Parts: sequence; C-alpha cells; structure tokens
Amino acid sequence: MVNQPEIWWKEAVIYQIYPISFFDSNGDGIGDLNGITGKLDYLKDLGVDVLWLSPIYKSPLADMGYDISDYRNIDPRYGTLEDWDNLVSEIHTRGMKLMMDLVVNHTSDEHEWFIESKSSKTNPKRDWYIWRPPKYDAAGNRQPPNNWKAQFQGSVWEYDAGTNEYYLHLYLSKQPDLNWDNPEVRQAVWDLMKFWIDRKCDGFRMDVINIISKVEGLPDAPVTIPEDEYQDASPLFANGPHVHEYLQEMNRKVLSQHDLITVGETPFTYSASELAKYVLPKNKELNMVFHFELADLDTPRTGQRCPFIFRPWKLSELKEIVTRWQRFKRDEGFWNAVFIENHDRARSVSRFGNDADEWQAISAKLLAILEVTLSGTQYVFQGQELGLKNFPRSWGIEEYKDVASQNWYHEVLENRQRESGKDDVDMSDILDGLQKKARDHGRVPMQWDSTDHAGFTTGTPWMRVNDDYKGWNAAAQVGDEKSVRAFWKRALRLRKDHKLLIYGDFVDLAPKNEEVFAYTRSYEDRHALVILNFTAREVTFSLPEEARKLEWSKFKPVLGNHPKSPSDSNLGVGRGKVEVTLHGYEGRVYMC
Ligand code: TEU
Ligand code: CA
Repeated sequence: MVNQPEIWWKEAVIYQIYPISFFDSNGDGIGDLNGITGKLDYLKDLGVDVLWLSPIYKSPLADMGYDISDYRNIDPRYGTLEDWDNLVSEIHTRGMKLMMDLVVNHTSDEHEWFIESKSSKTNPKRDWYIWRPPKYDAAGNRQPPNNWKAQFQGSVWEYDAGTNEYYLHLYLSKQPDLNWDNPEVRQAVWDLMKFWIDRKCDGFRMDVINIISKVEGLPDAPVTIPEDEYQDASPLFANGPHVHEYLQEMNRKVLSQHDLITVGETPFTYSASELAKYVLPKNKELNMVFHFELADLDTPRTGQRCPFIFRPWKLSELKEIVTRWQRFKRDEGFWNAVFIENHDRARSVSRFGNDADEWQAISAKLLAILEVTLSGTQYVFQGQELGLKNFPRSWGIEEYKDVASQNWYHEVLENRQRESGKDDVDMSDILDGLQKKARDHGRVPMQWDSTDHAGFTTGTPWMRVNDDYKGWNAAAQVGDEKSVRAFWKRALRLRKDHKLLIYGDFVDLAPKNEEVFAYTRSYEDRHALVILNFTAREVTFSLPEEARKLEWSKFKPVLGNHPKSPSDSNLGVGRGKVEVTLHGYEGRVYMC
C-alpha cells in the first residue's frame, strides 16, 4: 500500500561533500569552500540536486569538524562567511540546494559556551553541559560518576580539577555533550539554525540527533564485557526520555516555518519502530533518518562490537535488512534515506562489491543499481560516483588520520604489550580490519585527474592520496561512456524519469538466495524488475512461481552494467519459466 505524497526532497539526489578532501583552491593542501564552488558544474552534470557539506564551522578539528568552536563562523582553513554566501548563491543559480551539518549533541571544548561553563560552578552556563561530582571507591580513590564507555575509547567522563567535577562526553573529551534539558541550550540551537536559514541554507543533516536526551540519573550501564573497564551505555543515551519532545519543539519553532530538507543521523538503534518515531509525518519531527543496520552489516554483533573489525556477511542478511526498511510503515508515510557510503565508512565497492581490478567497475555499478532502484531519498558520497575503493593494506598506521582509527589501534597495542610484557606485538589483524573498514578510506583526497596529488591540490595534501589515482579519476571518467561515473549519471536520470523507482512498493522475490538479489517495484500500473548478481560467477536465476503473475513478456530492459546489457538481455520467458543468466556482478533493470 502506497501512502507517499510526492515531495521534492523525496525525489532529490543528495551529494555529500567532505570539504577538507574535496578540492583545494589555494594550494595549502586543505579543501575549501571556493574549491567546492569551482566544482559545481561537475556535480550539476552528474544529476545532483542537493549538496550536504560535512562541517565547515570553526573547529580545532579534533574530530574533523564534528567538534565546533563557533557555530556562526567558517573555519579560516575552509574560507570565510563571504565565501559561503558566494557558494550558496552559485548553488542556487544552478537550481541546486545546500544542506548544512548540524552538530549539536556536543560542541568543542574550545567553544566559548564550554569555556564559560568550565570556569566555575556558579557560571550561568555551568548547566549548559553535563557536570557531576566524582564518586569515591572503598579505598577513597576518585572515580568517574558512572561506568559509561566513550565512542572513541575510555570513559565518557573527563575530570576538571578547577571545579572538582567531571563533564560528560559521549565522544572525545574535546567534544563535551550539551545539556538539552536546559531550555536555554535548546533556544541557542534554534537561534543558530535560524542564523543559517536566514543566510539561505536549505536544510540540515543532524549529527547523532537521537542521543541528545540521556536517561534520568545517569545510572551505570550493565556489564556486558567484564574484562573492560567501561561499558556500552547506548541503551541509556540513545532515544532517551525527552528526545521526541525536543525534536517536536525544534519542528514547531524552526523547521515548520520553512521548506527545508532534514535528515537525522541515528546510530545505536536497529529497531525500525523506534526510529519511525522520528520520521512518521504525524509526529512532526524529521523528514528521514540514517539508520545504521546496513552500515553495520559487516560489524560483529556480539562481544567486542568495534566497527573496525570485519564480520563476513551473507547476502540473505543484506536482503532482509533492505527489504524490511523498504516495506516498513509505508502506509503511515515512513520515508527512507538510501545510502551505503559516507565519511564514517570505508568504500562500498570494497565492502559490498569486489574491488579486485577485474571487478571494481562492474561491481561499483551493481551497487549503483541497488541504490537507485530503492525507495527513499538518494545519497551519494564524494568519489562513490567514480567507484573509488579503499586504500591498500601496505599503508601503515601513520597514514590513518582519523582519531577513531588511531585510538582503537593504540588501545589494542597497549593491551597486547601489557599482557605479553613485550613491545613488539603482532598487530596485523587490527591493520587488516582497518584496511577493510576504517573511516579514513572515505576521507582521502578526491581524485580529480591524473596529475600530481590527483589534481586535488597544488600543495601538499593534508592526507595521502590513494595510489590508484592515475587510472581512477574524474577527468578520465567524465568523457568515457563506459565509466562508473557515466553509469551513475544514467542511473540517476532513469530514477528521475520513473517515479516508480522513487515511490513504488518493494517485493523481494527470493529472500533465501545467497547469490542473487531480485526484487520488483510497483507504482500505479507500472512495474520494475531488478536482478543483481552479487557473486563473481555466472549465475542463472529463475523467477519463483509466485512472481509469475506479472506479464513478464512485456518487460523491457532499461539499465544494465554488463558491456553486453541491456540491448541483448531480454528476459528469457518461455514454457512457463522466466529465467535470466547473469555474468559475474551483473545487474539488470527491466520495466513495463
Ligand atoms: O557519527 C556517529 C557515530 O556514531 C559514529 O561514531 C559511527 O558510529 C562511527 O563513525 C562508525 O565507525 C557522527 C559523525 O558522522 C562522525 O563523523 C562523528 O565522529 C560523530 O558523530 C561525533 O560527532
Ligand atoms: Ca585550501
């Protein structure tokens, strides 16, 4: 049952830019706003409607800008407010829109709010953050107020000797959490949102928006990993007691006054019904959320659930996740955000496709077919349109710039050194995991052409450029009809031309098949059939009995990633059977 009013932000293609690595306009090795302005025609040509910029506000960059020290200014490394005004005006001239990253669960410890808050217990901003007195153990030693583990290792509590209290930080100690229970904090957030809306920003991606309300009393988390000092507390801070009340207030006071696009990032929660509360139109909160089920498909589900450990996955698991979210509460207007890459993830072709030379391009196109044929707003991350893969295993730990990678590696290293009493311990398994899954892989400089530093900068890039840029770059792909980028452009066009792909109902035709993902989409009297071979082998797929009620002989091929498709790839309909033989990583779309 379809109950999906057609709205522009549902049909939009959103391109995520990681500004520091997009394009450097002045040779200092750091991507900047003017660099983005210089590449708008490239993005328009691809079929992009909305740009989402990862944070470009003033920041010490302890977590690459997700630690903001001034919400109303641009970090000088990225440019100025005038550069931003110019960027937004050039975006609007081209009929595109701009979304900003709203990071308001926490600020930087260098934000003036926090500096004031820390200055004394009686400062008017003391209560803008979450301060607690120490606990003392039996021996009289000072201890943090509870046992919660921070996201990037260690305790969530940082001691401040000046006032003899701890402050809460769910991420780094340089990212203190704001106290959303204080109405002044909420008002300050509404005000800074209005600041950017007045400057003509068209929407917000809201960082970890489901953790702004923590459980009353901040009790200890249950001990799930006894050998660890600190424990996973996500059930106590994700989707907390007041989160919906606060987002409804945000909607009333800010969002509902404008025609904006909003997407909330909602980690730590796999339950669709829990996340639906943020999205269902009747609740008046956000347009959609980024759920983490697919993004965490290859992460261990028990024990040490570190995102940098690789867990082999089965196609049936991927299909079950996709299908459940595609079908979830459509009758009540639930709307999906479709993404498989962002700045927190390794490259999709290296995780869900096959990045061996022979298969990289074709499996990147297979994943493009998967995305464009799912219902939901489309997100493409910079470089994904080129089919870029992870950097190689030969790179040492020093090439990983992300604090999450560094802290994870060093925590394990120190544990192993302590346990073995030796300095020289084997870390190859940890490096294997990072090569497969680190956030760094999406953060290397964009590969524009085959000149030095991939054309990203004339200076020294802030992070090493992937070794493969001479063969894999935008310039080489733009003029090549067979390239991954040309394929993405066609695929995004196809989606725009057929609302069926945006709004249609979804049926998985063979949930248990571990080789092929085959599904239909149906909208009004139109139908699409999508068949994707997730293996490197040739596979013959027969449509199951139940699927035979559609008139398959009328279906025409509209998109395929194999050099021979779609022209000679009609469906093999005959003698009561519908059969297709697919090459390795071949994907096809038919419509009638
Ligand atoms: O990410 C939320 C988040 O939980 C990530 O830590 C994610 O679990 C992890 O990257 C998986 O490897 C957001 C931002 O997208 C991220 O870049 C920030 O580091 C984080 O919030 C803190 O602001
Ligand atoms: Ca620069």
